[in-house]
Amino acid sequence: MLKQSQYLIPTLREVPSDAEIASHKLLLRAGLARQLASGIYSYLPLGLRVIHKIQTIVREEMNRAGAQEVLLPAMQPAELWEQSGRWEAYGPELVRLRDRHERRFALGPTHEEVISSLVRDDVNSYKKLPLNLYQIQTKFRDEVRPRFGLIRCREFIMKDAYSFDTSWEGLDRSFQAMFDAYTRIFTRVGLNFRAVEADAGSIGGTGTYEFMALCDIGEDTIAYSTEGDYAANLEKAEVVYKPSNKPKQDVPPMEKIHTPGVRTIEQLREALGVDAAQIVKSLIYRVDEKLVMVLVRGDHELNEVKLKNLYDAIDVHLASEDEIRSLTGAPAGFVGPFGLDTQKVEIVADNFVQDVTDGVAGANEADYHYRHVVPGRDFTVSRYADLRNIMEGDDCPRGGGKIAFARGVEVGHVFKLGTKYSKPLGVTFLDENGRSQEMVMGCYGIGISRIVAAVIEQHHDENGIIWPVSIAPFHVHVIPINAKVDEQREISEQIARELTADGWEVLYDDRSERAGVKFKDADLIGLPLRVTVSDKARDGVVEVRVRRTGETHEVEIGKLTAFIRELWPNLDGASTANAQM
Ligand code: 9G3
Repeated sequence: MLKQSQYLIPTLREVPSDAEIASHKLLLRAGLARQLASGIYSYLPLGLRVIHKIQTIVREEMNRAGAQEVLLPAMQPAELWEQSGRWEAYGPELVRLRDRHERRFALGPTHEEVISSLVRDDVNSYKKLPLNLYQIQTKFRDEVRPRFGLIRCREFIMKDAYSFDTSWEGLDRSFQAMFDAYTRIFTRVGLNFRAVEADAGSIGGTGTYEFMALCDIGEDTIAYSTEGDYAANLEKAEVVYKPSNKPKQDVPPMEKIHTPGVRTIEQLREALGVDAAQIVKSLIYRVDEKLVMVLVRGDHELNEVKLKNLYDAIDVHLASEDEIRSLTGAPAGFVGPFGLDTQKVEIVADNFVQDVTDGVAGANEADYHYRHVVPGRDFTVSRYADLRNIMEGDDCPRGGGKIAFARGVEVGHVFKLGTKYSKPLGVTFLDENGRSQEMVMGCYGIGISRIVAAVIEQHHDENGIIWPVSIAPFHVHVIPINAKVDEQREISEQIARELTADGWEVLYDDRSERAGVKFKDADLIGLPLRVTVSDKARDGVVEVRVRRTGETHEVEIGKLTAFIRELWPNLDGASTANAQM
């Protein structure tokens, strides 16, 4: 049992104002961690006990899935990143340094290159595959805006695993094993989570899933079906398009109108008395080197990831004012798909633009728009595609139900890499016919330190943290009301020793603080159970209190251990079950 008077748990009544969200405030107030610099944290004893318990669960499930633990360096030679072509691809987020010989290194934000070079040099027969190697290690990513405590740091603990197979079918099996292990891990740590389809991003490949812990402060939006089990992050969610069966009304010829200073959708609606759905928004983008005009309906949002994937591009960003003016002769807000040189710009449109009737669009002249615009009659596009963000109320792309939104924090990410790294880094094996083949890879990440924050977000009340029993820093808080009363102190120590002997992890609050202070700290630290020793101990009775529900029980001291064993299995309550969103 640990005596709180000797244990470093610097609880706080108040926190720095930059701690905006509950989990950030509680992380600091409960004495779990301290910020050293922006996005860089020290884990104090209580916080580290939680980290260790999460790591133990992750190790158990990774080992059960047949993965082998390694530990890779944080310092990575630049040459490896040049071979994979990523040294230039990343900007200031990649922490770069020079060693004493002026050789260039990166502090590892991830380890595809490192693990690939390790396997390349030491594995070359199909007999050694499949292979899954993982590590739990500090990652470095120089985020432009670290925030929300452990949710977005510049130095954080990640479990990253990499699978190597002889074929795509093999990868599918490795991927499924990891997917199932992740489901068990996030369930065991007490998170309410969903696996959502995600965009493969720059890392490429298909079949990418993010494991999202549901919480309102989450930066990611999840689109899920109110009926089926479809869930995708906003970047990825496909929008199903069915041509509208509305009869084409006959529309008068397109007419240019003077719209001085009217540039936003809102202003256009006011000025022309049209619905946003009648407006054709024309956005001009640089897609790698190309200029592209993208058309979306006024009541929809362009999804830049879908645009990037349409062109399989590396970089996509809005064109500058100058580029817009030189291409169309007009400033942004007055541009449209009319009379443009299709050698200079390609015009693409979201599927729903083809339903616009009696539309409004920029006239490529300052302070002028066209009305009575009809797609196909008054302008043509090189192609229609799914380019908009899905919206709440849209039909679910996979069968029944409507789409609803939830917010989440990404705590896991699983990718099918294929040969994205094995090709440039030459990670090959000799197959049964002695032919050299590239290994087929997958990679799998879990944000260990981020889980701590996500769990606190999902499990707290106004008095403090409510730890799931599986990762609570201790199990039972033993608190004498008045440490000055010998009898209360002796009975508390006896109970602490007995519970410890019975296998519980006990935090004994032996401080000579007032009872109120000790109870406030106990609620803040949030251990699942609290045993209070008062003058009732004289009659052989102590109070057991369940942190999650607040329920209290008067228990005979002789029956305490048995009582706690009885209570234990359902201390987590329903809240950690994977409740419907
Ligand atoms: C970088 C920097 C930041 C990065 C990356 C590279 C994210 C980068 C994606 C991954 C993919 C998977 C293995 C574990 C699971 C995630 N941010 N990613 O590659 F240089 Cl500065 O990390 N890696």
